Amino acid sequence: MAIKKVPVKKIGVIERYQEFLPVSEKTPIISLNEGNTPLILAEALHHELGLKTIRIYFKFEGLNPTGSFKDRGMTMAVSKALEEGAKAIMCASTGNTAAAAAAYAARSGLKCAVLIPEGKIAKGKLLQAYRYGAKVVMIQGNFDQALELVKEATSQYPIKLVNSINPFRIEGQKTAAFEICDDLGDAPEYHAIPVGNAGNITAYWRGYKEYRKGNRIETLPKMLGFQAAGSAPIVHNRVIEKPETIATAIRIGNPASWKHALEARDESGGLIDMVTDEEITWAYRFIAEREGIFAEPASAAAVAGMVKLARKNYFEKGARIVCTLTGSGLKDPDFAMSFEDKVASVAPTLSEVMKVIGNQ
Ligand code: AN7
Repeated sequence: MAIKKVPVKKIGVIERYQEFLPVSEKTPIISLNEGNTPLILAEALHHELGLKTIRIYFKFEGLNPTGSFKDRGMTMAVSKALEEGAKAIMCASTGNTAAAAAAYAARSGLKCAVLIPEGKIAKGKLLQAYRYGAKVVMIQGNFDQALELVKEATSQYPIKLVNSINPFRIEGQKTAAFEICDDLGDAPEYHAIPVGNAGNITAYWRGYKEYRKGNRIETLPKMLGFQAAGSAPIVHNRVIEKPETIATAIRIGNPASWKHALEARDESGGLIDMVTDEEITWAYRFIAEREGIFAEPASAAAVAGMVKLARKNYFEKGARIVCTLTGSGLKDPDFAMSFEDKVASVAPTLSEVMKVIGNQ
C-alpha cells in the first residue's frame, strides 16, 4: 500500500511572523525554512536536580538549517540587504554567524566575506562557511578585533554588515520567543540563555515584550544570561582583553549589545552570571548522554547556569524554565572527541567486541 502524501507548505520565520517584522511586499524573502524548532521537555535533568514541580524545556536551535539560531537573524538581514540593493555582506564571527551568513548569501546571490579568529573556531562552522562559498579570512587575533575590522570595512566600502549590530538580525532572532509562547500558550517564568555578543538575549527580551504588547501573552519571563567564566565581561563589568573558554562561540570580551543585555536583565528582574568550563562540560555531556540532545558547548553554558541556580533553590514551585540550546553539537567535533571515552578499535571477532561492550 502506498503511503499517502500530505502536501506541506514549509515557511520560514519572516512569513510566519511578518506582522511583527519590518518587512513589506517589496522585501525579497530569502529563507531556508528556518525556525519552527522543537521545545523539548527535559526528563533526566528533573530527576538529577530533584525538581518535582518545575518544568525545564529545551528550545533546540541546533535544528535550524545551518545548525544554529543565527539563521533566524540572517534570513532577515540578508532579505533586507537585498531589498536595499546590497551586493555583498560581511561579518566577524566565532563561527555560527559566519556559517549562517555564508548560507543565506549563497541562496541570495550576494557575495559574502567572514572574518574569524584563527584557531579558535569549531571545525564544523569553519567548513560550513567555506563550503557555502564565502571568502573566509582568519584574523590573527580574537573576535572583538575581527568585529572592529568589519565595522571599519563596511563603513568604507559598499558592503553590508550582518553582525547583530545590524538591527534586522535582532528582529529575526526575536521570533524564537514568539515560537516558545505559541507552544506553551503563554510565556515561561524563566528563560536561560548563553551570552556572547549579547544579541540573542536582547532579541528574546524584545520578542517577549512585543508579544505582550500584542496581547498574545500575559506575563514576561525573567531573563537569565550566562557567560563563560573566562569570557565574562558583563559579570565583571569590564572589557576582557584576552577572553578564554572551551565554548569558543561565546569567547567574546567586549559584547556589542552589552547595554541591551543589561536592560533585559534589569527590566525582567533576571540576572547575568557566569559558569566555569568544568560546569559547561558537565552540562554538555549530561544533556547528550542523559537527555539525548547534542548541543554545542556554548549552548551548554545556559544549562550549566540553570543547574547552578536550581541547586541553590532559586526557582519557585511550579515554574517553567525555557533554556535555549543555541547550536548543534555536530559543530564542534574536536571538543566532542576530547574525552577519555574514546571509540575502541578491535580485531573483527565476537570475543574482542564483547570484551569492549561487556556482557550487557
Ligand atoms: C552557539 O557566531 O557571536 O550573545 O559570531 O554561536 O547573541 O552573541 C555566536 C554566538 C551562543 C551567543 N551560542 O549569542 C558568532 C557568535 C552559540 C553561538 C552564542 C553564540 P550572542
